[in-house]
Amino acid sequence: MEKEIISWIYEAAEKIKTGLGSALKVDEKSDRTDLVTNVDKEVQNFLVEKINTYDPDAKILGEENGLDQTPIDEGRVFVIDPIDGTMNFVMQQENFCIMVAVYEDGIGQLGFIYDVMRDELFWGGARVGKVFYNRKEISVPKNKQLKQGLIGMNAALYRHNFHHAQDIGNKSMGIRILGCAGLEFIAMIKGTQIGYISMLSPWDYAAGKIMMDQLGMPSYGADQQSLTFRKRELFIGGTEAAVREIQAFNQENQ
Ligand code: 2AM
Ligand code: CA
Repeated sequence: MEKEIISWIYEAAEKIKTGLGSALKVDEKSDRTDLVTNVDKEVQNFLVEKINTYDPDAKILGEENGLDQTPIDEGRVFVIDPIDGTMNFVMQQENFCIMVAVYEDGIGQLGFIYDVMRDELFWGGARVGKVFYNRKEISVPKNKQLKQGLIGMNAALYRHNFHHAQDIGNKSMGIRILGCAGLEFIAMIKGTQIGYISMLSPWDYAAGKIMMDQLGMPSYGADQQSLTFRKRELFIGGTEAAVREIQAFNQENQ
């Protein structure tokens, strides 16, 4: 299965790069900063077609084209985000990812995050028992505390100190805002960031969570409960030590 998915992702990346070379059709969704392009939609349709041919019984949960309500826990579900970081795609022509995840009855099996312009694929999970950076196996990142590392955040959470995001950031070496959930997950998996706090939809965290699980890095949603895969929700994840500190801080300062 992983071989097929990797080949779809590389093919999708070629479509995205071709799309960058021609005029993008950019539309606003909920507001002027919530964008979708013709390439997001085309690449999602391409991935859907590949999945349907490979496994006609599988269900698909995806950001675009009305696939955003599929339950995670009924049989095999592919979770796809054709372009994660659409704003970066439009404004920077880099710093965006393709993300694919496979869940079976709600249990994460395989996650894939592809940084298209850097040609860096991070993938793995329970089905293969490992996480890879291209062909190289990744080792478990050091279990650093907040004060020992950089932490990724969503700008709105930080600005308003929601869920004590600013206070937590102040305990770290510094915050980073990358504008692409996939890149934040890559940074945690590589060990260059110790955590990530954001408001994410299921396709934003599905692939990254599977790889974090495999590396023993915890993640959870609102009220210190499991992520629901149903809506946009609080996401907190990182090294075991950093996540425990964040949980303790939030409990003490409710
Ligand atoms: P996207 O480009 O696929 O929408 C920072 O903006 C990160 O949050 C990106 O990964 C982006 O993914 C995601 N994001 C932005 N707006 C969002 C929204 N309204 N709901 C969920 N995720 C969002
Ligand atoms: Ca997207």
